[in-house]
Amino acid sequence: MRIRSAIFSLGIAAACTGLTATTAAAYNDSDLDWETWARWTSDCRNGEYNDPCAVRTPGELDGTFFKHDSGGKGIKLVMYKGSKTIAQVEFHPYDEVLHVYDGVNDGDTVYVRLRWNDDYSPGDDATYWAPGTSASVDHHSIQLDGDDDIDEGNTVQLRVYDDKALNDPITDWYYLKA
Ligand SMILES: [Ca+2]
Ligand SMILES: [Ca+2]
Ligand SMILES: [Ca+2]
Ligand SMILES: [Ca+2]
Repeated sequence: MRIRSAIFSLGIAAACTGLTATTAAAYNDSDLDWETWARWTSDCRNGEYNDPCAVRTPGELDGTFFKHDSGGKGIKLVMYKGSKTIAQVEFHPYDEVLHVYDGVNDGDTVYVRLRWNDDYSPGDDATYWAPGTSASVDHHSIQLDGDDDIDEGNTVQLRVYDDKALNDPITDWYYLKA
């Protein structure tokens, strides 16, 4: 459920030759709304009374509890189409975990692109999404620290797209901290 730029370019080549008979479904941007909750995880109290990092909202697909992590900045993003919650995205600085949810069986989904830097090397870039199964809510959690070497304190840029080819962004970039 992730692509790197090398694989991604193969995807473009396939599309240009017309091999992709099934055109990816697309949302109309004007139909979509979203809310975000960003939290500095230095402030998180791990579930103690009045923990500012326990984020609940009526339209959510899952409750969100950010754990304490010094210097981290996490985000919860819930995306709506009318009364339906079509997607939810969470970046958790503690252990560097990304969660992507698809909340509607509508033949469509969203793609979450992350960019980050390892020390002073060029920025890394990967895209993640939830599988589109018949389940009412699909969930993909990704251990970024293990898989992708996002180091403690690195800036992580997150943006949500409508398409796997990353031509149709829905949101702006969000700037987070691992
Ligand atoms: Ca961290
Ligand atoms: Ca969907
Ligand atoms: Ca589904
Ligand atoms: Ca889409």
